[in-house]
Amino acid sequence: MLTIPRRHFLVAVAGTAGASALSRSANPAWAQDEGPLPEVVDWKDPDSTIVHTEFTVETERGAIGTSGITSKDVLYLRNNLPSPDEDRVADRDSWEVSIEGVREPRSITVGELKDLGVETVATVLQCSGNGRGFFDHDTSGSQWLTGAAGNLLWSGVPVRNVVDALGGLEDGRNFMTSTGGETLPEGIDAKQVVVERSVPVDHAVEHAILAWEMNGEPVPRAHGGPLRVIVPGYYGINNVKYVKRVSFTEEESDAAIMRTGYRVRPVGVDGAPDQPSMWEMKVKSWVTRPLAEAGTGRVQIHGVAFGGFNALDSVEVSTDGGDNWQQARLLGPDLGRFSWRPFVLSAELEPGTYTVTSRATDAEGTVQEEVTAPNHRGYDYSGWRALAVDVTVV
Ligand SMILES: Nc1nc2c(c(=O)[nH]1)N[C@H]1C(S)=C(S)[C@@H](COP(=O)(O)O)O[C@H]1N2
Ligand SMILES: [Mo]
Repeated sequence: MLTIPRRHFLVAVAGTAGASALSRSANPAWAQDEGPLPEVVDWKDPDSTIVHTEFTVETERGAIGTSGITSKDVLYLRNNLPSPDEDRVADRDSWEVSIEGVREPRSITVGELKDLGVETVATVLQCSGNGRGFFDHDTSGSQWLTGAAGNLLWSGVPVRNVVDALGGLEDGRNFMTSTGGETLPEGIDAKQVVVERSVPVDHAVEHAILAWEMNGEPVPRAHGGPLRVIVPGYYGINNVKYVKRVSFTEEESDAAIMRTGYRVRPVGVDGAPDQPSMWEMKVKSWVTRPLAEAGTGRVQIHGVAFGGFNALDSVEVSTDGGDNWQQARLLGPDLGRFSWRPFVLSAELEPGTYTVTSRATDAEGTVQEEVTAPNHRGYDYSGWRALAVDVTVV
């Protein structure tokens, strides 16, 4: 692992600023590039991204803009296996996906899918481990801060249209199980490495799409082109890239990434199928600007907020570490239940140091939590206290 474990950083700062600086600095020690951008995303903006490893690239906290949609140039990358080669996207319409668990199962090309209908959905794409770096316990995996998340516009065919065109679901199908199209390394049991995820069938039939377009362009190879499953409201891992099979199944997949991976459990406990899977996302927000310094007077505090599985209701901002909160203004068009919303609060600030953070509420009235309890793999971080930043007004 190339990233610096949190504990080491704690030791490094002990006696100077201490642990509070650790939780509030927008740019801790592990938020540095570990190398050049990987080849598959060498077109991204190096100044707006943090390269953790060859497989993991994070968006800089301050690189999220105020227009609500994340540019592909700054969008994070998370690969479990190398992306397919460039020739995979040479003839996108000829890519085939096998549809199973329907009454008339068959392989269908992207070109044919385009004639079954189209919808566009704005969704937050967020890695389960986004915010892992804010946990206090040692966790393996990339120490993501806020930047393993983006908000994208996806166009493709609703899963429901595909099911209807192929005669409807077979009886007793509880899950939609999608398989990634990477070439698997040889000599290893495929079940140990394949990216194959199951999601509840009702949610999939109601909301999922098979997408060929992202933000008005063919889905980039790194982000799942020619065809990607989009499960709005669900964590990134369920959004299977370069999908080669969509199977409606009675049981969840027995691939390791489903059976034992992406399971929320107490620290020190192994993953098991009876633990919660990383499916529905939680209500969350964070400040994106300012992150360190601001001028005296009117300061525009920016950030992004989303409800996750539910729609967003509102977001508040605090400049005193959570003692007092003010309602922020949501910016731009409402792009629907699964989209994030940029927000802004105009604050009058005298010289001094301010602990700035935000707290979102979803449409069900659930308020973003103050602290996220530790879990073994460091998933699901949303606590507003550690997401705060110390801003010095000069
Ligand atoms: N086929 C395939 N799909 C995948 C992955 C992968 O490695 N292979 N990674 C998953 C994970 S863990 C996340 S967080 C998102 C990342 O999407 P992105 O790289 O487009 O940002 O894709 C998911 N889908
Ligand atoms: Mo992820």
